[in-house]
Amino acid sequence: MADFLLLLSDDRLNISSPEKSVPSLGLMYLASALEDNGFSVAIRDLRLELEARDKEDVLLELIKEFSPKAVGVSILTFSAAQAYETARIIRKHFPKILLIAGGIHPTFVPNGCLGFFDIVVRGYGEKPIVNIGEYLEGRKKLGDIPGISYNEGGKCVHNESGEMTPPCGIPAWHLASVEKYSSNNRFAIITGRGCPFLCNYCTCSAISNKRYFPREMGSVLEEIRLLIGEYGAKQITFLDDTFTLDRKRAIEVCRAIGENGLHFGWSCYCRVDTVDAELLEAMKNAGCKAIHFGVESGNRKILFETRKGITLEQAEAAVATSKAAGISEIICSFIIGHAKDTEETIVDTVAFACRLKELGATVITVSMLIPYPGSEVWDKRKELGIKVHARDWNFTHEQCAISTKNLSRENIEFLYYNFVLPYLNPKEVIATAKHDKNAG
Ligand code: B12
Ligand code: SF4
Repeated sequence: MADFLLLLSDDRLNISSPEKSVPSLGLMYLASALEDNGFSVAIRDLRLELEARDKEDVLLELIKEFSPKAVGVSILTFSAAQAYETARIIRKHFPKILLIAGGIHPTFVPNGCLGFFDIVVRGYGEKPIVNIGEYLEGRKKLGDIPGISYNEGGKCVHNESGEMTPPCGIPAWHLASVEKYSSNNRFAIITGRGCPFLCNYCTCSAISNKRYFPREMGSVLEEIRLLIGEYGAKQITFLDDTFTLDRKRAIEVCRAIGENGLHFGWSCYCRVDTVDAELLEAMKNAGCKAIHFGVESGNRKILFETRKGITLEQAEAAVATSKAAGISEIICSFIIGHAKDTEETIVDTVAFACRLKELGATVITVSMLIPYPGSEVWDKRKELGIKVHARDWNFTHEQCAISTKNLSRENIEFLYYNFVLPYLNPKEVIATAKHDKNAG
């Protein structure tokens, strides 16, 4: 039995397959808040549960096992169509169960989700989910819960946004079925949530309302100790949007790892304008093995248009300095299909990626732009001349979902598969081809 069953949605190709992935920190944080307030919770990752099994059978079994009062589903844009299907199946068999949607997609597409769910939680969910538990016990009214949207009399009601500050506690790792993922020995942790930047393709700052919330150092260290001691973690990804956003704090984290004798390899995401030789050396000494930089375009004008606020020179310096510091994996990511990209600017991107490889980048990743709800390119898509072709969010990152003023959908996809990937990453082309075949 559980008051709440929290599900991580499956997606069309299960591209976030568990062997490459980690348990959902979002759901573990929600579970921790619920448990602290006396509610019982179970977490299931539908990507794991559905492997070669009928979705309806799996959902019926889960509901029978836990008899939850409420089912919450965590949804990204890529998994929205599958999450709607989950809600439809549960509703058909168990109309009395309260269906709750949360995560990045529902936050920015609440009305769409309310076609399938009773309640949408917008933004960080720890406080609203506890309030929803109180509502289920008759202690609270939906109208009094900040940060939610819900159906009432055939209309979508959007309550005011709630206080955004996330709690500082430790996510409920004991509910995550860690053993199911542990073959890859990969764990993830957040030392600070949110991002104040305004990159036009990204939704991270929109969900945190452009704020950054560092976690207490003691809590970060306690979680690392738990992951190493209890689960044998050898590799941890710091999922902070920009680990090095606050330089002083990043150095403190590195120092604390060393002083507390915590031995593990870790990776993190950084902006190229937030690293320098001293910081990178501290990171390397504390066990940093891999660093991801978003570079986004190799063309100055296009890079400027993304509002990322970085320069090509900063990208070169960040890669060269990371190499000099001895970081073993330096991953640089780019996007093609920006609103003003042309064939020529995409050639610039490929040429610049090659330059970064010469300077020490070990992996280059390139994706085709997707205007995610909550991002500026989504809000301003008409003004920017971007057309979104995918319907009902039923698409994968392997297909181009847009056309721009300069490039058709076919153009972008052709350039991606026949020029960009073969030039930069031949292995990835082979992997993608295999994936397509498997998907039938
Ligand atoms: C870890 C991560 C992953 C992991 C796991 C994702 C997961 N589902 O947990 C992996 C590696 C699998 C992954 C894959 C992808 N990811 Co990713 N990922 C992240 C990352 C870096 C951190 C997520 C996280 O743990 N956040 C911290 C937790 C605490 O926050 P949270 O998950 O949002 O949860 C809170 C609230 O949203 C809410 N909430 C969440 N779920 C629910 C459910 C309920 C019921 C309720 C009430 C509340 C609630 O409450 C939580 C606690 O406050 C984010 C960036 C970010 N800042 O969020 C990108 C991000 C989520 N990913 C993104 C993308 C694009 C992808 C990929 C498409 C990349 C790719 N090209 O393959 C795939 C698609 C995966 C899929 N199935 O859809 C985008 C999503 C945009 C969108 N609108 O969907 C993000 C936002 C990055 C970005 N630049 O914009 N990703
Ligand atoms: S791309 Fe990085 S720096 Fe830009 S808004 Fe997103 S998380 Fe912040």
